[in-house]
Amino acid sequence: MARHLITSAIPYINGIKHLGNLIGSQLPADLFARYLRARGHEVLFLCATDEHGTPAELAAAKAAKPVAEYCAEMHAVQARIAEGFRLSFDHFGRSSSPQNHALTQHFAGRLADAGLIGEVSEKQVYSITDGRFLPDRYIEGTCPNCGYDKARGDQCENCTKQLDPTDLIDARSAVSGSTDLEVRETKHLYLRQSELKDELDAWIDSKTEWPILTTSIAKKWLHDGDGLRDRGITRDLDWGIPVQRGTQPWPGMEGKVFYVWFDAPIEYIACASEWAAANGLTDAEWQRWWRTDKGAEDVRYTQFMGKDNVPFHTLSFPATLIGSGENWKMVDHLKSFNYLNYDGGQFSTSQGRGVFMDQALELLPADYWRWWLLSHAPESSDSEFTWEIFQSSVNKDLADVLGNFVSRITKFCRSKFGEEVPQGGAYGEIETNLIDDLSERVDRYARHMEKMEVRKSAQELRAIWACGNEYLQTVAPWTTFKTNPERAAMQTRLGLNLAHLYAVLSEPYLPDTTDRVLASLNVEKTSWPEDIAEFLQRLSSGHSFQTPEVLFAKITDEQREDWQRKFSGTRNP
Ligand code: B3M
Ligand code: ZN
Repeated sequence: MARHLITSAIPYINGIKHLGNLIGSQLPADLFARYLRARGHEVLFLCATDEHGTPAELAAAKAAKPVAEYCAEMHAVQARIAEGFRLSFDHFGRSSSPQNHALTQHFAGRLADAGLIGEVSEKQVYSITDGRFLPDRYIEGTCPNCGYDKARGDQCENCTKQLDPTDLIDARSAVSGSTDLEVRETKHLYLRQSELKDELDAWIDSKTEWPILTTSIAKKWLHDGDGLRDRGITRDLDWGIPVQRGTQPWPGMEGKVFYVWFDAPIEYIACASEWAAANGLTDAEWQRWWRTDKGAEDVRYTQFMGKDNVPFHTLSFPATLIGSGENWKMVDHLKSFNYLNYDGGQFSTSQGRGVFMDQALELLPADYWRWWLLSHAPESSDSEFTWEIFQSSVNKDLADVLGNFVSRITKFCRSKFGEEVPQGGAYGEIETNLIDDLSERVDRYARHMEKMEVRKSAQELRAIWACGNEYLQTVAPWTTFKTNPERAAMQTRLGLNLAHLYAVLSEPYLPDTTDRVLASLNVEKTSWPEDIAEFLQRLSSGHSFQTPEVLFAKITDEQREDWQRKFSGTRNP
């Protein structure tokens, strides 16, 4: 048994996430966490909301709420939706927590002590009316390229041209609309990550198991991108973690906060500390997950994220950890995802395009979504959600294969033997062959899971379910019953045991369905089936059960058309 630390990229606080965000990190991380727990490993699975930076300030302003209040509310909303999807975080933290404040300031202090922080003077737009510096996206004006009058200081949304705030015609503050702007000097802290280039290079080289996608992105940024350019880690904003050198003030940095991408990954660590605090545990308890000098040397740490987050996790955050000179646990395996597209375009939070997590749960139970998203995870390339594909895979895989099998076998048993497992004779040759086949398949399923091959393991699981239907089709207990009830009883007993096996194996994908099937079969949650032949003897003669209600209702054409219409436009956030 090993100890597994698992983190999912932490979602921004500025609104409810869409299904593309969900499959890009949180859901596959949950699959992996559930699988490892089922195998008896000790798991700490952490996620949090990413609460700082301009997007949080803008969203709060739009909601006409103080930003702290907005973040607290949105955290509660996201936590409730995560529960709805059965994301089994051990803790769902907040990057604005006191723990993250202290740790972020701690890291900055250590980096400064190591000579890895420099001060740089920059010119930035200052709004006299607002009494503050304006980040690029807080400045609006007319695009010099296309004439669009709501272009932002970093980019024109209309023609996508990258801009500098000074390019804008008639520039104004997005906060107040004021045009009383000037360019002023401001001082910022820079992380000298270029000094750590060789160490980072060697560290990345040691990660021989990383997928090529991850390593190549990291190496590209390290060598020919500007990813390892020294990076500003402070901002002139109100909302964020105040710049301090450890617990000491930082002369010249008064009123400034750390940059959101500096403190967000540190929340992975702070979240463990929040978890300990929330559960009445000591500091030693969370440090044994994060400090290699305090028990974490045998921890295996896996991170999940979308591909756009890879550079921050392979370079900037490791630079923070290495640069501190302390013994922090570094990531072992990094699983990254491509994008899920929506019906011929992109999911978009800002445009409200696609299906959002809260809406999805209003349409169907979590397991429908979990299954579809995971079995179509954008692993080797981008993948696409369409209502047709969704309807057809849910109906085929869940209703026709798994649901139908459980329903057929329990109903047949009830009609011929009552709601009790019948005995019959010993399993025969067909059954032994099936057991051999299943043993190989379950091994393969487990191997895919260990390697976080999300789609391949879903395919194998589906094939395992399908074996049950094929078996019933082949041996046809309803026919056997007429001439040999004893034999039909044996076949039925095996079928009921298969339903039990499927419930246990499916848990990482379909946790609610597992609970329902286990409850119908009157069995407690059991450990992973190591020996399939033995496992398929567990429900023995006389064991009572209740025939479950329909596990998965089919999605009708009317429903599909209705949803298609409903989600064809954009949502007003
Ligand atoms: N919040 C971006 C995202 O949700 C960012 C991830 C932070 S991970 C430390 O994709
Ligand atoms: Zn433009």
